[in-house]
Amino acid sequence: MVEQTLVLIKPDGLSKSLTGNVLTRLSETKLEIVASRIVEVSKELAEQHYAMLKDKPFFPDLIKYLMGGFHKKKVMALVYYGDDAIAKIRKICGATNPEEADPVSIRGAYGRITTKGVYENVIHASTNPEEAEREIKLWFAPDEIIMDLYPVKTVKGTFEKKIWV
Ligand code: DAT
Ligand code: MG
Repeated sequence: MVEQTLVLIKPDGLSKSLTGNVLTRLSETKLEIVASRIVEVSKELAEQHYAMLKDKPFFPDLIKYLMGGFHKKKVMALVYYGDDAIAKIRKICGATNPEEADPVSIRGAYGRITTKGVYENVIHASTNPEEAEREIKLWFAPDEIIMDLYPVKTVKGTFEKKIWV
C-alpha cells in the first residue's frame, strides 16, 4: 500500500552531525522524500506531537528533549512517501529503547539513554496511517509538501507574513 510517514531527526541527531548518516540509512528504503524543513520546535508543537504520552512520568523531559533543551534548538522534519513507507522506515529506526534496538538500526547505532533516563533515540517515525496523517498535518502546511497527500481547500484573506526586502 502506498503510504506517507513523518520522520523527525531529533536534536541529538542534528547536534551529533548525524543528519547525513540517518538520511543515507533511510535511502535504503528507496522511498521518496516529498517534504522537508528545519524546525525550531515550540512547546506547543512538542506537546501536541507527543499528546498521547502526556500522562507518562518522562513527558516533561521528552518535551524538553524534542525542543532542543539538551542540544541545539532544531529538528529536521521530513515526509517519506511510497510502498509500505511506515513499516519500512520503522524497521530501519529500530526499537524505541536505544539499548534494546538492533545494533544496526539507527537507534541501536546512534541512540543512548542519558544518566537522567532520557531516551535520546535520534529519530521519530509515525507508527500507523492515522498517526502519520495527524503528525504530517501538525508539522507541514499543504504548500510545503510537493503533492496533496490529504484533501485541501484554498482560503482567501489578508494574512501577515514575512517577505524578503
Ligand atoms: P516511538 O518513538 O518508538 O514511537 P513511543 O511513541 O512509545 O515510541 O514514545 C515516544 C518517545 O518517548 C520515544 O521515542 C522515547 C520516549 N520514551 C518512550 N518510552 C520511554 C521510557 N520508558 N522512558 C523514557 N522515554 C521514553
Ligand atoms: Mg510513537
